[in-house]
Amino acid sequence: MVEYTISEIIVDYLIAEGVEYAFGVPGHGCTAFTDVFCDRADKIKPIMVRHEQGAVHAADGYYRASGKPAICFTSIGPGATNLVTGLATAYVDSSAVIALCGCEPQRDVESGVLQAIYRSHESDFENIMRFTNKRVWTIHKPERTPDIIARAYKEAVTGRPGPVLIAMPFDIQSKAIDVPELLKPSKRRPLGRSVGDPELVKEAAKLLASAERPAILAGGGVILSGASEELARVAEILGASVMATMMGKGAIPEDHPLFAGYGGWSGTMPGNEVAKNCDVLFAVGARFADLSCSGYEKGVTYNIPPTKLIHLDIDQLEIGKNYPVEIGIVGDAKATLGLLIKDLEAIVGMRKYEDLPWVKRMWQLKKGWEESLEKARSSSKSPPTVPRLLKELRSILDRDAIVLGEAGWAQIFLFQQFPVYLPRTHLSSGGFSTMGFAVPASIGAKLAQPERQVVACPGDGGFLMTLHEVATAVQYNIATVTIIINNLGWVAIRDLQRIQCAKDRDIATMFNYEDGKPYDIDFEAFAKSFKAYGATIRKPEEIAPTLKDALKSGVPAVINAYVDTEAVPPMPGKWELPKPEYLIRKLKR
Ligand SMILES: Cc1ncc(C[n+]2csc(CCOP(=O)(O)OP(=O)(O)O)c2C)c(N)n1
Ligand SMILES: [Mg+2]
Repeated sequence: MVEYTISEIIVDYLIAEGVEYAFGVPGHGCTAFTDVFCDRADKIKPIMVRHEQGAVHAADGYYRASGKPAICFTSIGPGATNLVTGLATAYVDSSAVIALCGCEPQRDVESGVLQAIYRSHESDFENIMRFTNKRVWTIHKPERTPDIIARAYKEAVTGRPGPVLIAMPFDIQSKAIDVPELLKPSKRRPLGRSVGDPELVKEAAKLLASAERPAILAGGGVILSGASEELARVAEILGASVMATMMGKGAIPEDHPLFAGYGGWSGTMPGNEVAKNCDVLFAVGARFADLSCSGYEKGVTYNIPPTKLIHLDIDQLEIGKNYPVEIGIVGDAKATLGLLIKDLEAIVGMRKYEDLPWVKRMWQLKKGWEESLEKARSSSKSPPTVPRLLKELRSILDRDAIVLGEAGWAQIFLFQQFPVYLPRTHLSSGGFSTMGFAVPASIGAKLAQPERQVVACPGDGGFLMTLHEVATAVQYNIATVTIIINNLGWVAIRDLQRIQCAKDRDIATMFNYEDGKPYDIDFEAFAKSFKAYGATIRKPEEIAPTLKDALKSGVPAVINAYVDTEAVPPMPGKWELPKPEYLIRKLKR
């Protein structure tokens, strides 16, 4: 028997799982926990962020870039509640994060100690956090700790990944218990993959083989499962056009001949055309979110039925949720596609896809779409258009560079018009659409992939939500590049107000003084005051040299890139928000 404190048991278990980083903000509610890092400097590194939301996004970015979880830790109370938005972001996007926070001591439950919420329940904190995580635990009995940490890690990484949270009463954190030996992770959770029902897979192969216009939709599950090669192989056997969702971007190289584009409101024209006209659609690890389905309006993006849907997902919840399925298969994408490939090879062999009319038609559509983007991409306007900025960025970055997006027009432009070629190279707060994600997540991504270029592309509004994390990047010299796509306001929302209400009814969305003049922040000066590399782009010809210098600098860089305020990305699908009834009445009059 060896004596370990609760905190040691937790951290040592996570070290045994290969966890290398812990992002957080300490406080009086976790001193016994953070003390553990003092003796384990060679195994796990605590990274001080400047706000707990940044801690979750950093751990989330680390997981998205590597497939390995990291810790985020906080004190009790406001530090812990600051996790909510970050955890919700990770939950909706199925990203594994291990969150650990302090909470009120067991000896003083319900006494209203400093930073406790206690009036309507013994631990209201747990209730706050319950729905933003796969599971939440509070350690009430020290002896349960080895069991809880093993369960928590298993929950985070097994099946559909997601965040988990363990609240550690701060008197319990310091308690020691006798444990026979620290548990071996491999004895506490399943390894390997779950394969979909072979009979259903065979049926799916037959249906796909019979399709005249087969299409595949790659969701984030393909990337989580590491199933890119299998997905491309299925497409090549069949001559199927491949679409992706925002979370699935990178699942197939965008220069693959069978890649069609993206469906939905902010997708691409060829993506929507393929979605609408395919006779059999094979969705893999995708959840049919409203934006990617044009608000489910039939025939705008999808047309199910008559399109027959085969849906493969690791989570049965997603199957049949938004569209009826012809065949629904629960299973891991990589393992199940492996089985499907064998069946397809037996039935179809290998088609010469370049001769198929369906594929040729898709190539034509893509050509037209690319041509339609060219004007904005080659525009010499000052300040530059976002497509021009992204075109230059793409030509400068390596093929395996990681880019990060978050809510706003910049995210849409990045999704729609910035090609990526590898899984885990486009990280975006896709499902929860959280502003403030990109900068802290880029810190995690760079730690996960130190040899790669990592570029965050927040809007100016999003940047202002977590800009303090530039301090974290500078303090640890984590050389990310942040390009602020600066249009002096929350322009995506301004434009939605104009589209959904009326042209003259945008309100509280531009950063203007009371007299209407723009409130223009000098982000270059901000960056320099934070001791980062700072620069400004105002003209197209400044883009390439500035980006190259920033990447070469070898230190965290922040570029204030002014962009055309009026340019809206093309929207080939639909997303209608409800118009106020008094405006509808006015229009009728
Ligand atoms: C945390 C959070 N608050 C509010 C929103 C709603 N929202 C979506 S996009 C947006 C504006 C984004 O502004 P900016 O980052 O400057 O990007 P832009 O659209 O101007 O390119 C807002 C307020 C959100 N998605 N996330
Ligand atoms: Mg903006």
